[in-house]
Formats: sequence, structure tokens, C-alpha cells
Amino acid sequence: MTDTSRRNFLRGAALAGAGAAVGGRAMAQTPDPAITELPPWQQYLGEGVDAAPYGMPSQYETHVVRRNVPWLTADATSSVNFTPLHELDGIITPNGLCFERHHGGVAEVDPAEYRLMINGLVDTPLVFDLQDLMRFPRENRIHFLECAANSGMEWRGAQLNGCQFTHGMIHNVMYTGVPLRLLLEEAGVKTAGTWLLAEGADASAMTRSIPMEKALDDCLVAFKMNGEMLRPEQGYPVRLVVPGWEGNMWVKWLRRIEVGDQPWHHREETSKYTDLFPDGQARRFTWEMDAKSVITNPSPQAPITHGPGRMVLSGVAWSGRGTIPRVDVTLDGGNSWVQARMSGPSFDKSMHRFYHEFDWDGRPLLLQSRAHDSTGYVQPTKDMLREIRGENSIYHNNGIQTWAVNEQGVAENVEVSS
Ligand SMILES: Nc1nc2c(c(=O)[nH]1)N[C@H]1C(S)=C(S)[C@@H](COP(=O)(O)O)O[C@H]1N2
Ligand SMILES: [Mo]
Repeated sequence: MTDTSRRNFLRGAALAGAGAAVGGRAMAQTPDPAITELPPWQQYLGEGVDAAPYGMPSQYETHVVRRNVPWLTADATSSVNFTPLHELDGIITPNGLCFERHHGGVAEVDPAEYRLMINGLVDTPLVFDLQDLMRFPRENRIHFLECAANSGMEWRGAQLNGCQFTHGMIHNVMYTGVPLRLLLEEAGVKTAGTWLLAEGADASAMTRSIPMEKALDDCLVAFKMNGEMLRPEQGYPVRLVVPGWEGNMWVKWLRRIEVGDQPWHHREETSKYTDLFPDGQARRFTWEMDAKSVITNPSPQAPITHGPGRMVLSGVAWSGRGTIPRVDVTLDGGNSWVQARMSGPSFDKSMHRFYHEFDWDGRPLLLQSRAHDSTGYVQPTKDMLREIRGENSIYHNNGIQTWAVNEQGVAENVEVSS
């Protein structure tokens, strides 16, 4: 085979999408204007420094945004939008893409007027301003925050077409903050003090009861995310970080912590964020978010557009009880499983990234992922969850998700569960 005919052969194979696992394409015989023409961005000087004092993504990435589902809620001030998981990689959620869940809109707190009170069963009730907080020793930790309602719409069957909507009530960022333990020690918790009430400064004045053991263990009073001050949407200037536990407990715009001797049983921990069982009883307090995973690519918003051949499948996994040492994926709806390749740092109660590279033969796929966490727990199917919790649940759905991919590479939300 001469050099030219070999090149022609390779080019033909690539164009036909014949499934050859090539890395890059053979050089074309006809000129490619993307190579031979001088593009506009090489003909003129570009913008100088300071054109954007706070940088933004490329103009070609404007579709990468948080999105909501308008019919889900009556009003945007008590609503939710979703992280575009299918557009992200690695484990860190960029600040501007972290999903938002507000019960009374975003509070615009003036940091000069910010105060955090600790009162109740303490030796010395205390008030901290922002400067006071920043003079305590800080810690940096990467944790996921998942709303207990994430995937809630999927409880009874496949509904929303995209992992942004089915699984996007999660973000994973690095927090900088003061261990809550240090502030409680400063106030001196009385012996009877076994519970905390965390209260937000927004119009909803969100409150949640938190057991003292968790507060002393790993909670942070955080003021920075991914290195910069918290965004207003995420609780600027201060939010509570409750690693591994349901997002509702991570009170934003944190203004007060009351120490008490029993839980308060407020709205968000009784009528909301509890799981209703078939017999009409609700399970009391489900704090830890169990191991879960989802394939982000391909998925309904990220179909396969390159045809058969070399293929990168990717997704994320997390557990409120530890790390994710292993994720399995199946291409055939659970008949056979292979272990995915984990990539990137593995932190406690953080998101983990997995990949599975394979040659797609162009046949339909039924994609699923199954997370194993460091306690040995394995992510269940939705049927396994429904067996115990019935049909009425909304919250805490960590069941296995399925995407059906057809010959054209189009992906759809379906349920294959047994
Ligand atoms: N003060 C206050 N804190 C709050 C809320 C709120 O509405 N007000 N929403 C809670 C809920 S239900 C969730 S899931 C998380 C969402 O955090 P995020 O907006 O940073 O994604 O914040 C929690 N903390
Ligand atoms: Mo939530």
C-alpha cells in the first residue's frame, strides 16, 4: 500500500464510521479550510488584559447554565434549579453552576451587618461578626451537597429527560470554614446541650435540628467556596456545611445557632424531607445521603454524535458515608457489569469521577451505573427501594438510573429495574 492510498483508506474508514478505534483522523486529500484559511482570531489583535475583570466562560459555552423545570414549582422564590452535570468533568462544580434551592429567595446580606449568634444551653451566649469568624483556625474540605429531593420526580418511574434534571440537585465544592466545634467550645455547651437549631437569615428563616455529635464531628461554618467568598445563592457570607447529610440541613445565610436538649421538629424535618411509608407513617430523620451514581455522558442532553467506534462513557458517584472505591457500569441493562475506571482525587463525602472507554458497535445500549461505597454498601435498584418504602416516597431516591441509547446515539430516560 502506498502512502497516499493508505491515507485514503484510513480516511474512508473514518468517514464511514466503520468502527476502527482511531485516535484522530487521517489527513484529508482536499484542503480543510479550518487548517488552510486564516481564521478571524488570527487576523486581529484580541482583547487586552482587564477586558473582563471577573472572567466568564467562552462565548461558545453559553448553553452551559443552571436550568429549572418551570412546572415543578409555582414561584421562583421558593424553587430549585439544576446543575448541568452533563457539561462538567472532574469532581468540582464551578461556583456559577451550583444548583440553587431557596425557600424564600436569595438573601442579599451586607457582610458589615452580618452576625452569628450562639445561644441556648451555653455558658456564655456569643455573637460573632465576619471578622471574628475569620480569626478562628480554618479548614479546607471538598464535599458534595445533595438535596434530599434529588431524583424525587423519578420515584414512580422515568420522568425527566436529562441528568441535569434527574440528578442535578447536587454540587461539589471546596469549602473554607471554621469547625463548628471551635465556636461551640468558645461558648461552652452545657451538659444538657445535645441538639442544635441552625437558623437562616433569609425570608424563609430556614431552621433545622442537628444532633450535637454531628456538630462536634465535622460541621463547618463556611465562608468560602472554591477559594472565593460564597455566592449569594449559596448563602453569602456564611453557611453551615453538614458533610454527607441532606442538603436541607446546610443552612444558608446562617444567623443563629441555638443549643437545646431535644430536636425542634420544625416544618423542614416533619412535613418535608421525611419519607412517607405505605402505612401512612413517616420515617423520622433521614440525614445521611446513601451512595448514588449517574452516567452523565452519554445521557439525554448529551447524545452520541460521533457515530460508532471509540467512545468515552463518564459519570459521577458519591456517598454520605465515606468514599467511592468502585463503580460498575452495564451497557446492556444489567445483564453484564464491568468495573469503571475511577479518576481524580477521592475525598470523604465528596463526588467521585468515573470513566469507561469502549468501542461502540452502533447497537442500542441500556446504560446504568452502580456505586459501591467505602462501607461496602452497594447502590440499589429503584425496585429494591420501592419494596421497602412503597410508592409514596419523594425524598432520598438513590436508585440506579437507566439511559436507553438508540442506533442514532439518541439517549432517553427509561426504567429497567429488578
Ligand atoms: N437559609 C436557607 N438555607 C437553606 C435553604 C433555604 O431555603 N434557606 N434551602 C436548603 C435546601 S432544601 C437545600 S437542598 C440547600 C441548597 O443549597 P444550594 O442553594 O447551595 O444548592 O440549602 C438548604 N439551606
Ligand atoms: Mo433541599
